[in-house]
Amino acid sequence: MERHLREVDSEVAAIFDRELERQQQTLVLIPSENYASRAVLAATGSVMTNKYAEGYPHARYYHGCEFVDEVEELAIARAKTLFGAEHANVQPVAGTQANMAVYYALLEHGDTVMAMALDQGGHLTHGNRFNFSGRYYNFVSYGVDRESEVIDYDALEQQALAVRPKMIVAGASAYPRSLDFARFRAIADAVGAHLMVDMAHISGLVAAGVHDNPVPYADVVTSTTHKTLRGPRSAFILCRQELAKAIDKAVFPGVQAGPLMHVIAAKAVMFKEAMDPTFQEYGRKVIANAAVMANTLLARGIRLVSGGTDTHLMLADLRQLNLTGRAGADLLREADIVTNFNTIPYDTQPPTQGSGIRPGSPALTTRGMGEADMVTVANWMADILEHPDDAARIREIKEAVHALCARFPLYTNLQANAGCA
Ligand code: DSN
Repeated sequence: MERHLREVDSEVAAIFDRELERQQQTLVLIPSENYASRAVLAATGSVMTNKYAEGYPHARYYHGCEFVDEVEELAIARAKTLFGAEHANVQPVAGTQANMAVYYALLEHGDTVMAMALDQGGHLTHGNRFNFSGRYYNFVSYGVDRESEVIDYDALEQQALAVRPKMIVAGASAYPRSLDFARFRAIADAVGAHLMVDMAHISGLVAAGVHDNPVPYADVVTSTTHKTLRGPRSAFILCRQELAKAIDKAVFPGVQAGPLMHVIAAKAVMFKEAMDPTFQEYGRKVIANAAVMANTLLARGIRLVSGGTDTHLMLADLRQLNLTGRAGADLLREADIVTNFNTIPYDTQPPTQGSGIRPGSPALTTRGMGEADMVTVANWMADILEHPDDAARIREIKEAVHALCARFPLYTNLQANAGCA
């Protein structure tokens, strides 16, 4: 494959090489990014890409589906076992489609839904006005307490009693604390609402047993597959058996047509990898590494939203350093430390600037870095953010970043598009 790509399209092959080099030479702190295994890359670049398979296993609208049926059944069975779910749909192509399918299955146009506000840690599909969710449903946002910066479940309950939503969405993209699914369930029950958990960020932690599993509490759980779960870029839905038909119908033919069978195959591989005891070890290290990174930043005087983290990510407030989140992320990028800017709760900056950055530990942990490395990296970050005009120090750190990256090589001897050779 590798040879064929180079022969047919040397331009694309060269871009792949530069991207692999970029991944190798940079420290990825974006908490929603990770490195898929060679096995996942191989499945994603496989012959399964050639097959149309609208429908579900043994009920397709195309012939010749016997082997894609096998792989989809394997992915479904593994997803159910891994998370203890009654039903799994592994066809959503991405998190947005997974959430869209759940809304399509369980809501009517205009129904009221409660979800976390985007600028407090939620996601676009949780009712943002520029997203389909905010346009087709009546989303009412909840946020975090202004002082503690964590979810105030009593206030959430009072709000739910006043709003009477048909669905409550739990889950976030930028919330550093663990979620109390039992409390969410109790609140949903008190108002007769469905509980949907979007566990996209934490599904790898759940699979590793280092975060509570939402499956016993939620009616429906959605997730992406490429964040802490470390699979291909995609998604899946878990639900109770009684909702299985409605969810399946909503995914196909509701919001999707032909499923991506090569990505479903890669999800099967990912679920298998996540069942391995080494994945639990990875999950424990992700949490430990994030805690060390957070404590080091705090020790350097950088304020963290809610005072720290229970998960794989943290939100650093850069206002005291007189930096916007974007300016901070730009500075770190000069030293090949790749992170993303983010709003913090009650931010006065627009989302295009943000007052914070959102560092996390999953990608560095997958590379094999440990707690001592987290101390080093966090101190480099603090050095840069505290002295934005010290170009010499930024250059020095960039060299040190490259040396650290060289100690933890990615895909050794693997060209960017290999894994399918
Ligand atoms: N865009 C993702 C993230 O970075 O958190 C959420 O979908």
